[in-house]
Amino acid sequence: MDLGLTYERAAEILKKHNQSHLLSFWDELSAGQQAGLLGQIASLDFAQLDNWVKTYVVNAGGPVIPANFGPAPYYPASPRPGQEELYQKAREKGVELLKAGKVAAFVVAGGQGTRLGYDGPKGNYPVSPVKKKTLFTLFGEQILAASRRYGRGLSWYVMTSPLNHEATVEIFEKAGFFGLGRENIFIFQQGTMPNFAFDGKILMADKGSLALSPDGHGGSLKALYQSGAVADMAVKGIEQISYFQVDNPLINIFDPLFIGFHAMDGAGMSSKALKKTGPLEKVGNFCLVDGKVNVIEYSDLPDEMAEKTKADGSLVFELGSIAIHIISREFIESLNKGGFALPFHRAVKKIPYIDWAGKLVEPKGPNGVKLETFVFDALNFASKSVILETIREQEFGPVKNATGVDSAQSSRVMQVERAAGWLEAAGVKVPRSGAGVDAQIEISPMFALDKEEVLAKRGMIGDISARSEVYLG
Ligand code: UD2
Repeated sequence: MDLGLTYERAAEILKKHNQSHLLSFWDELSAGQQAGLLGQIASLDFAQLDNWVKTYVVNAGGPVIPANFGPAPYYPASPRPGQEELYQKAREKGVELLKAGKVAAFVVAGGQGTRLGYDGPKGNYPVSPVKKKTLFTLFGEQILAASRRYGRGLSWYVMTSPLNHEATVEIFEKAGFFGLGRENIFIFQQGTMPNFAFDGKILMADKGSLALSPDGHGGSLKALYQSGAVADMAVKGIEQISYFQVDNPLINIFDPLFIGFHAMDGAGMSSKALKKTGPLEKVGNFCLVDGKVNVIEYSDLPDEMAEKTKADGSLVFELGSIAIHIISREFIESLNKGGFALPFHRAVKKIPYIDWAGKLVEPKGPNGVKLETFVFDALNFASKSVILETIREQEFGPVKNATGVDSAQSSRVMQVERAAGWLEAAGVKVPRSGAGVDAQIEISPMFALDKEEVLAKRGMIGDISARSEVYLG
């Protein structure tokens, strides 16, 4: 809170920026509420505010798709003939960095999770098929198992938002920081942006506070720096950050191959990609614009381009972004020192607010604008950027919706399928019926991080009978 901002000064600044209404209920507020409101006003970026209103709120500005672009080059999931040695080298480089403690995990968990309809931090949602472990528990176990594998306490950075920060900290405390050691966990909050009415006025959530929402996952690149997380990494000798979203229990947090390619190519920010299920799948598209990797959101890529095919029938824009990145600490430092700003994306939403009479309004239709930045827009600032293809069944089974596609149910099926595949590769017979695996199988990251580890522990695995529940922990 800026203790220097007085009512008079705030009134003066707000008048200049056409936001005087924010003080309409001043006289009705307690001293504490008044201080809170002044603090929120002080945290607004008045140097940018009028420009944001003009560009993104009153007008529907935002990132425009470039005039010329093509598909981005990538490393396929398995080496092409002749690339075996290169892949081997990359893997070794990744292992070397992990053993040296130079890689940290970073989950973005500041989102609202509205689609899931779960009241609480999404990371606390139970997702595993047998033990019903939460997303945070699965990530924690994976980081602990990797710490043991590489002989170092690997660090975990967690980004929350004002919507869920306290609840998230409480979950980590109750879980004993998942056995990782308090010193290896760094939880910090992302920034917020005010919500606007279509005329550019900032909406108020109640008489003493503005309607604010998290500034998007792109805000993580600023928050990592401003929270001191990047400085903490520098002290710990961490050079690379493995970025992932809170909703994906299949994430392979420390993939030596991915880390190795990124580091060997001296990239600032790299990405994993999937072959899309179809031209219009709702994921960003990897493109090359003026020699730079960019992601163009599915909603911005014209259908006729999305549907374009190559001679062999495959899609020209075949690679989808699944929000898995390796980001160099140095890249984040240089972005922040250069006063960087990512473009805003404008979302028209239903935003509850109080009207001129101080009455709470729950709008029936969209009544305002929220502004967010997207992390993948930073790719454009990286002088080098690597894309590595990954396999959906191995690494992408997000929990986004209450039912149907990308739901807890579909993710559980994928978790069981992946576990079954790892077991079968080790020669274990898995019961299957027409509908898929005919058992509930869960392999804890503490038992095995990959199929090679399952094979190494083959002797510890018994038979799996149909319709049974099997937990390897
Ligand atoms: C994102 C990508 C999409 C694809 C997909 C893969 C965008 C616009 N689209 O879609 O291309 O890669 O993920 O799963 O990104 N978050 C924050 N703070 C915020 C907003 C979000 O931490 O202010 C976190 C959130 O907690 C979650 C992640 O970012 O972990 C993704 O957010 P989302 O659910 O809004 O992204 P989605 O599914 O629309």
